[in-house]
Amino acid sequence: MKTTSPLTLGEFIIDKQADFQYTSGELSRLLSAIRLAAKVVNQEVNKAGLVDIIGAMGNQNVQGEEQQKLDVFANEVFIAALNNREVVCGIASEENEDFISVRPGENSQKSKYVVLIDPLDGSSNIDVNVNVGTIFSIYRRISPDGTPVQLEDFLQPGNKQVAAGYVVYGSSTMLVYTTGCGVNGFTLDPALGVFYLSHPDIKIPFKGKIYSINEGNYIKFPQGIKDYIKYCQEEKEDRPYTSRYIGSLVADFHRNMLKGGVYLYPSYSHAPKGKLRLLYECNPMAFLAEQAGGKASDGFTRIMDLNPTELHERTPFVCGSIEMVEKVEEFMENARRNQ
Ligand code: AHM
Ligand code: MG
Repeated sequence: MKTTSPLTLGEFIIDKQADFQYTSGELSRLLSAIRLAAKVVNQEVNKAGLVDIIGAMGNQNVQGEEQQKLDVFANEVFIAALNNREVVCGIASEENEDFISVRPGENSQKSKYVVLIDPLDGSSNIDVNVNVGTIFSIYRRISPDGTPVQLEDFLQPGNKQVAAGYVVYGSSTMLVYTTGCGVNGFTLDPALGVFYLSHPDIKIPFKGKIYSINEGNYIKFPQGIKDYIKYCQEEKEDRPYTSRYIGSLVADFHRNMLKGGVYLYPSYSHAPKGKLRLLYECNPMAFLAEQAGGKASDGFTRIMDLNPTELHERTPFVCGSIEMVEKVEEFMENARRNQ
């Protein structure tokens, strides 16, 4: 029988504060704001299936307005949580064309952090009751404290991230994050509204048997990716591998991290940089993957070494178990040589 009660996310953040290089408590407050927003979004995501029923009962909002789209709602919740608590000096979101500059209140400390966020990734999956997620990435600003944030504060390579994480809203809701000292996962107890440490020090298996890619795009993929898919399907040694693709990055990544596997969103003929966004989708996942002992690449180069030039830029993305990511890179390199 267990005698100790599990650690909550709030306790864990405070415990870990001392390990962190800059111990002003600011990063802890920032992570707490994200934790709070995640709970609010979780509440709403889990009601999504009831929207029509509640609407039919006449319970829509007083102005009779149409139900707000959940990705817009999630965006507003995260921005409000970060803004109102004055824990960041700037926010960039998938939902907003430009970054937001947060002005500190008169008596509050000037924050040195910027957050980049995809508030509700995979939101097209909500209507069919499939997992969605929030992804976030945190940097220290590089422009001087106390001045308005600049684009350059957001356009930093992933290797400069101080923290990153995701929330997966699903059969159970989890928050998984890293501050560069490993990866820890917390599961929400919906009755109490508390995240408990459920997955301490997560490690991605060195090698896995799952590959995750939208194979519907097969004929448009680069030759190296086509060759890798054929390799996965070959009957040899421990292959064929299993194909699993939810179409929700957070959920596909989460499963592969726990079980071992590789997630691929490559370039294709009419999208030379693929689909996923470098700054708030790929970099945070790459940081988590590396911290869990895995790897993330664009097929040739480490994701976290790419130098961004635009807020919403895209990159091909291969991420997961080291052995599998390196195999993809090998196929990409061979195809390039044989071109
Ligand atoms: P979104 O930010 O518009 O939700 O798109 C990102 C999502 C990822 O979660 C997912 O892995 C990918 O798009 C799926 O794309 P596709 O349907 O092309 O396979
Ligand atoms: Mg997205």
